[in-house]
Amino acid sequence: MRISRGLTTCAALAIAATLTQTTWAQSVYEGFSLTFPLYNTGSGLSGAWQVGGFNAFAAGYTAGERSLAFNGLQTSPGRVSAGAFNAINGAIRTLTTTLGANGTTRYVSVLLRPQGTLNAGIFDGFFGITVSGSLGNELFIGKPGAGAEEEYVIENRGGAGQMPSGVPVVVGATALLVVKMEFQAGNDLFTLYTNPMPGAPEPASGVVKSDLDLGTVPRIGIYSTGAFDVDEIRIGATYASVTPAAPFAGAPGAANCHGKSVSALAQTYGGLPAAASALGFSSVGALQNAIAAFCGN
Ligand SMILES: [Ca+2]
Ligand SMILES: [Ca+2]
Repeated sequence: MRISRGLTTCAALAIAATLTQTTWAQSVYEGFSLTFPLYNTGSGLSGAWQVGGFNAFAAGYTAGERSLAFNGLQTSPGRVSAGAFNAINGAIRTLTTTLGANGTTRYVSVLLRPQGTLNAGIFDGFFGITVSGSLGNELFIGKPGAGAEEEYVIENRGGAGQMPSGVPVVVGATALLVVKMEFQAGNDLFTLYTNPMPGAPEPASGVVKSDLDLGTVPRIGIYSTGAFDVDEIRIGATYASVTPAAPFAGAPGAANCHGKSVSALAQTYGGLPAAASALGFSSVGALQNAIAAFCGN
């Protein structure tokens, strides 16, 4: 199925929505549960996804049933997929609450999974998400179309001011990208953390970009020419709110926590290897480590 242009009901919703600047902790979540045909899933978002983005006149995105997964990140079913395109594709979504007030900090996180052939598609097959500001400026988070084009980066949409992560883009491997956005008068401060562990504290350092002023931020976008999947977009006031680990079945601290968690996973997924795969762990051992960290014993 495709994200289509200009659904009348959604246009009405967008007009009805009142966008106000508030200081309460914003929470945006889009896990892409399938709700054909409106695409108005998630929370903290207004209206539906629709075609849009700089020089993007198509949104050839399809919905998939299985969620992307990354090291036990909390997820919900569904994802969005794209092939390699010969023109820029994009979809945009309005935030219920505009971001960007000076002195505020917000975090955004997203899962990306490269597909097909890396760099295939016009402009070397870029893909990612955009955070769109009121000054005509946008932050791009993802795999770029130039420069360090086989690493995850943050950059101005279009490629200026690129800050590479040093983390390679690997076809078939899901990546978790988290960006701290510190909004201030003039240029804002963006810090990229690549593949942090869900549920863990904020890393001590990341890749910093400080040459972009978004102004206020009324919307986000999906933006691509390369083949990929995108899922689990979150925006929140704290790092923890955008990197939640899904809880296991056991009670943390209880003597039977580990055993209870393991048996529940085995039952749900038909064995621990299948559970590790479904939850996005690289191995059963990595899953066992996460259970141990959760249980605390
Ligand atoms: Ca999902
Ligand atoms: Ca600013």
